[in-house]
Amino acid sequence: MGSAALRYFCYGCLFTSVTWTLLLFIYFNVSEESRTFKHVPIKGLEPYKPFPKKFNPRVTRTPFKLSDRQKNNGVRNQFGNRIEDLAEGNSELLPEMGMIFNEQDQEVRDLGYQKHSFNVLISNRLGYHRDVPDTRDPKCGDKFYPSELPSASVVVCFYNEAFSALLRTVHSILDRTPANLLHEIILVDDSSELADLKNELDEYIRTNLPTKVKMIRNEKREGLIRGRMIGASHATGKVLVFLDSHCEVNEVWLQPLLTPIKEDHKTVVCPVIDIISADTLIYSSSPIVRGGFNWGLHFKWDPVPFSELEKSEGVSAPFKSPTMAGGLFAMDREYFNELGQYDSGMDIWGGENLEISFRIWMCGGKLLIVPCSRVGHIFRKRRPYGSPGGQDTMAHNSLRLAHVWMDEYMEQYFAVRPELRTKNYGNISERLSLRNKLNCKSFKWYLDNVYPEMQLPGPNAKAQQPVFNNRGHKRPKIQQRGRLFNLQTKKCLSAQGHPSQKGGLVVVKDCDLNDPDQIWSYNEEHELILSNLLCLDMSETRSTDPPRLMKCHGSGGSQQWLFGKNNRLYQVSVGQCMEVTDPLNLKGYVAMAICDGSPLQQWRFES
Ligand SMILES: *[C@@H]1O[C@H](CO)[C@@H](O)[C@H](O)[C@H]1NC(C)=O
Ligand SMILES: [Mn+2]
Repeated sequence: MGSAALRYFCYGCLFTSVTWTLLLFIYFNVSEESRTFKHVPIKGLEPYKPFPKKFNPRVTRTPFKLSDRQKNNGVRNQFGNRIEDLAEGNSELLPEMGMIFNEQDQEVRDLGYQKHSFNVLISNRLGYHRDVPDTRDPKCGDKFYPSELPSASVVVCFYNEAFSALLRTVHSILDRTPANLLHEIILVDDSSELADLKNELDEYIRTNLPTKVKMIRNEKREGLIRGRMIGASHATGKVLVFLDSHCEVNEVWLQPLLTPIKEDHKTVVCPVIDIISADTLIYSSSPIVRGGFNWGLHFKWDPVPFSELEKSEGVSAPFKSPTMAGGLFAMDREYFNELGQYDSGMDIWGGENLEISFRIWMCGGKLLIVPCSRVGHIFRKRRPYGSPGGQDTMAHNSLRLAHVWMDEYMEQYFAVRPELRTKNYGNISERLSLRNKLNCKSFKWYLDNVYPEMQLPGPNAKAQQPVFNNRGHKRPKIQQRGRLFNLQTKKCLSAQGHPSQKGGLVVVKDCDLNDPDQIWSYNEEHELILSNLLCLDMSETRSTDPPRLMKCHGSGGSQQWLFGKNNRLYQVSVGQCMEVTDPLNLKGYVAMAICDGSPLQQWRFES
């Protein structure tokens, strides 16, 4: 009797574990599958978030050179202590700029990540001027722009921005914009708390910048939306250009934006937002995509339908975009006012980009992306600040825009966010009368004519149009293959367990020439791959964790390794060097540490 019960109990356990195994197997296979991109819009990317993984460009491979001006301008050199050292020879890759040589470097990096969510150590060492790779299509170089173009007021709102990133934004504009087209740069300090953004910044502007750079200080925190309206109200140029405070504009960026506005003042234009890595500050080209959204009212990037691309000019001609990402765009100043600026009832951040996009299209304007205009933007992994009261401003703002602009399609939003159906969204009567006054079309018109790709849930979903697919996803070339030999211990870096074990540690072991599990490949993306299986990876958040073997993700950062001077093996996103922790310990543990050049930190790649 008892043994029968036990047997059934065991069958039960067996059944459960088999079911779970099956479920997990299916789950992992399906989630892997769903990453392959097949003519289906990419899900859920909010504005300011990096591109979908499949669009993630490879890092530009041209070595970054520091010009003389940059060397002299390695400003705030209390931190950039080794900049000359690094610039020597002019051939080293930019990521070495992140190497941590002492406690002070470590602090600048760690505090910088906390406050700004990007590598401030590298940002400071870069200084305020640098060359960026020209990422435009070669056809853009052949274009001629009218010599008579409207002048621009560039509005840059900032809140607790890193000093060096803000000034690189300003200097890149001054360095790469024809003076006659740049009417002014208006900086709007949204009541920042960081001390260096006050007197020190005023002093810098007074002594180093032309008078066309103006500073406006908000008494209290207004947020990005009202901040931009305040900046615009002080502007006197013909065209408003809004930029984030951590951007770098590229060559000939402004002329291609101003030209379509000159032709038709109801045209609103966005540059292509190139990617500045938050970990390395490497500037790289981003793919040609356009703005969309989902029914949760989150912005997303979509592939461009072939029908939108000009046949003769391909990807160098402006094309229509249903929405904008929000941070970077240009618009006739009078048209901005005519069209009702922004909804001043919206708070801090979120939703305003969709609101202005809908308004532009529905009220007689158009929104274009201009591929010949490129502006780099630091894509942070998270927003380093919240709203003052900690409210969900995105939901509040989206609710307002849904009630004003979306007509019966508001139901689609509530289907995704049922809890918001009864939530208070303030007084929208002014925005409703604006919609009335401007004689705007319906949201259905917008969907039918501007964003027919938008899917309504249900059986009548439309078929997708063919799309322009411009991702060049190649396997990175292997540059070197061999063993990783530690000079002090004379041992080789290997997996602690089996090299196929994800999350496994690496340790130094006695070198064995015949052991294929000690063979590393080093490729052009600076990945270190053990026996063709997994990548050497470093946690980006906890640099005290030892390096591990992880699935290769191909987007740099935590899996980028460089061989520096004095046989250093340097990890790019952590900024530290790999060392054997205790040469006498037989376990052979390794860890990341401040780069002090000791023999325990010296590695040789032996082919
Ligand atoms: C909403 O605002 C308008 C004008 O901005 C005002 O006339 C109206 O009374 C307000 N409604 C409520 C309910 O407060
Ligand atoms: Mn931004």
